[in-house]
Amino acid sequence: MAVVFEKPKSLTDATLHYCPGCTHGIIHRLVAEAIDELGIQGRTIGVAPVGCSVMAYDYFDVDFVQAPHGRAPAVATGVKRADPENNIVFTYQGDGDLAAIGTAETVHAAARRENITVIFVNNAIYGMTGGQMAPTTLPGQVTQTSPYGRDVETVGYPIKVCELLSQVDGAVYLERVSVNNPANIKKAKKAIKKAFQNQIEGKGFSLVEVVSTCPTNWGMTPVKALEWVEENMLPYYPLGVYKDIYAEEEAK
Ligand SMILES: Cc1ncc(C[n+]2csc(CCOP(=O)(O)OP(=O)(O)O)c2C)c(N)n1
Ligand code: SF4
Ligand SMILES: [Mg+2]
Repeated sequence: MAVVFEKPKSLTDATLHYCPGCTHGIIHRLVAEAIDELGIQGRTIGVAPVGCSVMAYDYFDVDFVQAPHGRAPAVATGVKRADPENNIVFTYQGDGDLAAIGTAETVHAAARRENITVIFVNNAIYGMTGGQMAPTTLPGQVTQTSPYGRDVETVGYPIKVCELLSQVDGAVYLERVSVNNPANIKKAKKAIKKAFQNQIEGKGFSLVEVVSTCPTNWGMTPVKALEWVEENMLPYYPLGVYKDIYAEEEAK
Protein backbone atom coordinates (compact mmCIF):
# COMPACT_ATOMS: atom_id res chain seq x y z
CA MET A 1 0.00 0.00 0.00
CA ALA A 2 1.33 3.46 -0.84
CA VAL A 3 2.33 5.58 2.15
CA VAL A 4 0.59 8.93 1.85
CA PHE A 5 1.38 10.31 5.29
CA GLU A 6 4.13 9.57 7.73
CA LYS A 7 5.18 11.08 11.02
CA PRO A 8 8.78 12.34 10.91
CA LYS A 9 11.18 9.84 12.49
CA SER A 10 12.68 12.65 14.56
CA LEU A 11 9.42 13.07 16.50
CA THR A 12 8.58 10.71 19.35
CA ASP A 13 5.13 9.17 19.86
CA ALA A 14 4.41 11.47 22.82
CA THR A 15 1.20 13.49 22.64
CA LEU A 16 1.94 17.22 22.47
CA HIS A 17 0.71 19.18 25.50
CA TYR A 18 0.18 22.37 23.50
CA CYS A 19 -3.24 24.05 23.49
CA PRO A 20 -5.57 23.36 20.54
CA GLY A 21 -4.54 25.49 17.57
CA CYS A 22 -1.14 26.44 18.98
CA THR A 23 1.40 26.62 16.17
CA HIS A 24 4.27 25.22 18.28
CA GLY A 25 3.17 21.79 17.00
CA ILE A 26 3.52 22.76 13.34
CA ILE A 27 6.96 24.19 13.98
CA HIS A 28 8.04 21.02 15.81
CA ARG A 29 7.02 19.01 12.79
CA LEU A 30 8.93 21.25 10.38
CA VAL A 31 12.10 20.98 12.47
CA ALA A 32 11.72 17.19 12.64
CA GLU A 33 11.15 16.94 8.87
CA ALA A 34 14.30 18.99 8.25
CA ILE A 35 16.35 16.75 10.56
CA ASP A 36 15.00 13.62 8.82
CA GLU A 37 15.62 14.92 5.33
CA LEU A 38 19.17 16.00 6.13
CA GLY A 39 19.92 12.60 7.71
CA ILE A 40 21.25 14.11 10.93
CA GLN A 41 18.95 12.58 13.56
CA GLY A 42 21.79 10.59 15.16
CA ARG A 43 24.00 13.62 15.68
CA THR A 44 21.49 16.35 16.43
CA ILE A 45 21.29 17.84 19.93
CA GLY A 46 18.46 20.22 20.77
CA VAL A 47 18.49 22.82 23.52
CA ALA A 48 15.08 23.31 25.14
CA PRO A 49 14.11 26.71 26.56
CA VAL A 50 11.85 27.80 29.39
CA GLY A 51 8.40 28.58 28.03
CA CYS A 52 5.61 26.49 26.56
CA SER A 53 8.19 24.47 24.62
CA VAL A 54 10.03 23.61 27.85
CA MET A 55 9.25 19.94 27.24
CA ALA A 56 10.49 19.89 23.65
CA TYR A 57 12.86 17.13 24.76
CA ASP A 58 9.83 14.82 25.07
CA TYR A 59 8.74 15.45 21.50
CA PHE A 60 11.93 15.27 19.44
CA ASP A 61 13.63 11.92 19.09
CA VAL A 62 17.10 13.43 19.32
CA ASP A 63 19.40 14.15 22.26
CA PHE A 64 18.40 17.20 24.28
CA VAL A 65 19.70 19.56 26.92
CA GLN A 66 17.48 21.82 29.04
CA ALA A 67 18.76 25.38 29.41
CA PRO A 68 17.83 27.89 32.10
CA HIS A 69 15.51 30.66 30.91
CA GLY A 70 17.15 32.58 28.05
CA ARG A 71 20.47 30.77 28.17
CA ALA A 72 19.93 28.34 25.28
CA PRO A 73 22.46 29.96 22.91
CA ALA A 74 25.14 29.82 25.62
CA VAL A 75 24.39 26.16 26.35
CA ALA A 76 24.31 25.43 22.61
CA THR A 77 27.71 27.09 22.26
CA GLY A 78 29.22 24.66 24.77
CA VAL A 79 27.57 21.60 23.24
CA LYS A 80 28.66 22.60 19.73
CA ARG A 81 32.23 23.42 20.68
CA ALA A 82 32.58 20.11 22.54
CA ASP A 83 32.51 18.27 19.19
CA PRO A 84 32.11 20.76 16.36
CA GLU A 85 32.67 18.26 13.56
CA ASN A 86 29.91 15.91 14.66
CA ASN A 87 27.35 17.73 16.79
CA ILE A 88 24.49 19.49 15.04
CA VAL A 89 23.03 21.80 17.66
CA PHE A 90 19.80 23.78 17.61
CA THR A 91 17.94 25.88 20.13
CA TYR A 92 14.16 26.19 20.17
CA GLN A 93 13.13 29.37 21.98
CA GLY A 94 10.12 31.59 22.56
CA ASP A 95 10.14 35.37 22.38
CA GLY A 96 10.17 35.86 26.15
CA ASP A 97 13.07 33.43 26.39
CA LEU A 98 15.12 34.70 23.44
CA ALA A 99 14.33 38.41 23.26
CA ALA A 100 13.94 39.31 26.96
CA ILE A 101 16.02 37.39 29.47
CA GLY A 102 18.19 35.86 26.73
CA THR A 103 18.89 38.97 24.65
CA ALA A 104 22.57 39.06 25.60
CA GLU A 105 23.14 35.36 24.90
CA THR A 106 21.43 35.70 21.53
CA VAL A 107 23.32 38.79 20.39
CA HIS A 108 26.69 37.46 21.54
CA ALA A 109 26.22 33.99 20.05
CA ALA A 110 25.46 35.75 16.75
CA ALA A 111 28.44 38.08 17.17
CA ARG A 112 30.72 35.08 17.75
CA ARG A 113 29.30 33.48 14.62
CA GLU A 114 28.65 30.32 16.60
CA ASN A 115 27.87 27.54 14.18
CA ILE A 116 24.43 26.80 15.63
CA THR A 117 20.83 26.90 14.43
CA VAL A 118 18.30 28.98 16.35
CA ILE A 119 14.55 28.43 15.95
CA PHE A 120 12.85 31.50 17.40
CA VAL A 121 9.10 31.24 17.99
CA ASN A 122 7.60 34.73 18.18
CA ASN A 123 4.00 34.66 19.45
CA ALA A 124 4.14 38.19 20.88
CA ILE A 125 3.41 37.02 24.42
CA TYR A 126 4.66 35.07 27.42
CA GLY A 127 2.53 31.98 26.78
CA MET A 128 3.53 29.56 29.50
CA THR A 129 3.21 31.96 32.39
CA GLY A 130 -0.30 33.13 31.50
CA GLY A 131 -0.09 35.82 28.85
CA GLN A 132 2.08 38.65 30.15
CA MET A 133 3.51 41.33 27.83
CA ALA A 134 6.63 40.16 26.01
CA PRO A 135 9.39 42.21 24.34
CA THR A 136 7.64 41.41 21.05
CA THR A 137 4.10 42.39 22.12
CA LEU A 138 2.69 44.79 19.52
CA PRO A 139 2.00 48.45 20.35
CA GLY A 140 -1.58 48.59 21.65
CA GLN A 141 -1.81 44.82 22.15
CA VAL A 142 -3.82 43.80 25.19
CA THR A 143 -2.13 41.28 27.50
CA GLN A 144 -2.48 40.37 31.17
CA THR A 145 0.07 43.03 32.09
CA SER A 146 -1.02 45.61 29.48
CA PRO A 147 -4.81 45.52 29.98
CA TYR A 148 -5.24 48.86 28.19
CA GLY A 149 -2.91 47.83 25.36
CA ARG A 150 0.89 48.12 25.20
CA ASP A 151 1.71 51.76 25.79
CA VAL A 152 5.02 52.51 24.09
CA GLU A 153 5.34 55.76 26.07
CA THR A 154 5.81 53.83 29.29
CA VAL A 155 7.08 50.37 28.30
CA GLY A 156 8.82 51.07 25.02
CA TYR A 157 8.69 49.50 21.61
CA PRO A 158 8.80 45.85 20.52
CA ILE A 159 12.13 44.29 19.66
CA LYS A 160 12.44 43.13 16.06
CA VAL A 161 14.96 40.33 16.36
CA CYS A 162 15.81 39.77 12.68
CA GLU A 163 16.26 43.49 12.07
CA LEU A 164 18.39 43.82 15.22
CA LEU A 165 20.64 40.86 14.42
CA SER A 166 21.05 41.94 10.80
CA GLN A 167 23.39 44.62 12.19
CA VAL A 168 25.56 42.02 13.92
CA ASP A 169 28.44 41.11 11.61
CA GLY A 170 28.69 37.55 12.92
CA ALA A 171 25.14 36.59 11.96
CA VAL A 172 25.16 34.58 8.75
CA TYR A 173 21.52 33.80 7.93
CA LEU A 174 18.39 35.44 9.31
CA GLU A 175 14.92 34.82 7.94
CA ARG A 176 11.45 35.60 9.29
CA VAL A 177 8.69 33.19 8.30
CA SER A 178 5.22 32.32 9.53
CA VAL A 179 3.05 29.20 9.72
CA ASN A 180 -0.33 30.93 9.38
CA ASN A 181 -1.23 29.29 6.05
CA PRO A 182 -0.01 26.39 3.88
CA ALA A 183 2.07 28.59 1.55
CA ASN A 184 3.87 30.16 4.50
CA ILE A 185 4.36 26.75 6.14
CA LYS A 186 6.19 25.60 2.99
CA LYS A 187 8.46 28.66 3.11
CA ALA A 188 9.05 28.12 6.83
CA LYS A 189 10.14 24.55 6.17
CA LYS A 190 12.60 25.70 3.52
CA ALA A 191 14.09 28.31 5.85
CA ILE A 192 14.41 25.87 8.77
CA LYS A 193 16.10 23.31 6.55
CA LYS A 194 18.50 25.92 5.24
CA ALA A 195 19.38 26.98 8.78
CA PHE A 196 20.42 23.38 9.54
CA GLN A 197 22.16 22.97 6.19
CA ASN A 198 24.25 26.07 6.92
CA GLN A 199 25.44 24.46 10.13
CA ILE A 200 26.31 21.20 8.36
CA GLU A 201 28.41 23.26 5.93
CA GLY A 202 30.11 25.09 8.82
CA LYS A 203 28.76 28.49 7.77
CA GLY A 204 27.88 29.87 11.20
CA PHE A 205 25.04 31.46 13.14
CA SER A 206 21.62 30.97 11.50
CA LEU A 207 18.31 32.05 13.01
CA VAL A 208 14.78 31.51 11.73
CA GLU A 209 12.09 33.62 13.39
CA VAL A 210 8.68 31.98 13.11
CA VAL A 211 5.74 34.33 13.62
CA SER A 212 3.44 32.14 15.65
CA THR A 213 0.17 32.11 17.62
CA CYS A 214 -1.00 31.79 21.19
CA PRO A 215 -4.78 31.43 20.83
CA THR A 216 -5.20 30.74 24.55
CA ASN A 217 -3.57 33.89 25.84
CA TRP A 218 -4.65 36.03 22.91
CA GLY A 219 -8.21 34.99 23.88
CA MET A 220 -9.07 33.86 20.34
CA THR A 221 -10.18 30.77 18.52
CA PRO A 222 -7.36 29.08 16.59
CA VAL A 223 -8.78 30.35 13.27
CA LYS A 224 -9.15 33.91 14.54
CA ALA A 225 -5.58 33.73 15.85
CA LEU A 226 -4.29 32.87 12.36
CA GLU A 227 -6.24 35.82 10.95
CA TRP A 228 -4.80 38.05 13.68
CA VAL A 229 -1.29 37.02 12.60
CA GLU A 230 -2.05 38.06 9.03
CA GLU A 231 -3.71 41.35 9.96
CA ASN A 232 -1.58 42.51 12.88
CA MET A 233 1.66 40.58 13.28
CA LEU A 234 2.87 40.40 9.70
CA PRO A 235 2.58 44.17 8.99
CA TYR A 236 4.75 44.80 12.07
CA TYR A 237 7.07 41.83 11.53
CA PRO A 238 7.48 41.60 7.74
CA LEU A 239 8.44 38.18 6.43
CA GLY A 240 11.57 37.63 4.40
CA VAL A 241 15.31 37.10 4.42
CA TYR A 242 17.05 39.73 6.55
CA LYS A 243 20.54 38.45 5.97
CA ASP A 244 22.17 35.69 3.97
CA ILE A 245 25.84 36.54 3.66
CA TYR A 246 26.71 33.61 1.42
CA ALA A 247 23.93 34.44 -1.05
CA GLU A 248 25.04 38.08 -0.96
CA GLU A 249 28.65 37.08 -1.70
CA GLU A 250 27.57 34.82 -4.57
CA ALA A 251 25.54 37.67 -6.05
CA LYS A 252 28.62 39.95 -6.18
C1 LIG B 1 14.88 33.00 35.39
C2 LIG B 1 13.41 32.83 35.11
N1 LIG B 1 12.63 33.92 35.01
C3 LIG B 1 11.32 33.80 34.73
C4 LIG B 1 10.76 32.57 34.58
C5 LIG B 1 9.30 32.45 34.32
N2 LIG B 1 8.98 32.13 32.97
C6 LIG B 1 8.77 30.87 32.58
S1 LIG B 1 8.27 30.76 30.97
C7 LIG B 1 8.33 32.45 30.80
C8 LIG B 1 7.93 33.13 29.54
C9 LIG B 1 7.94 32.25 28.35
O1 LIG B 1 7.50 32.97 27.24
P1 LIG B 1 8.10 32.70 25.81
O2 LIG B 1 9.56 32.55 25.88
O3 LIG B 1 7.59 33.75 24.91
O4 LIG B 1 7.53 31.26 25.42
P2 LIG B 1 6.02 30.82 25.06
O5 LIG B 1 5.52 30.19 26.31
O6 LIG B 1 5.27 32.04 24.64
O7 LIG B 1 6.20 29.85 23.93
C10 LIG B 1 8.74 33.05 32.00
C11 LIG B 1 8.87 34.50 32.18
C12 LIG B 1 11.60 31.44 34.72
N3 LIG B 1 11.12 30.20 34.59
N4 LIG B 1 12.91 31.60 34.99
S1 SF4 C 1 -0.30 28.95 26.13
FE1 SF4 C 1 -0.14 29.75 24.04
S2 SF4 C 1 1.97 29.24 23.31
FE2 SF4 C 1 1.47 27.99 25.13
S3 SF4 C 1 0.70 26.05 24.34
FE3 SF4 C 1 -1.07 27.36 24.77
S4 SF4 C 1 -1.50 28.43 22.83
FE4 SF4 C 1 0.58 27.57 22.70
MG1 LIG D 1 6.04 33.67 23.56
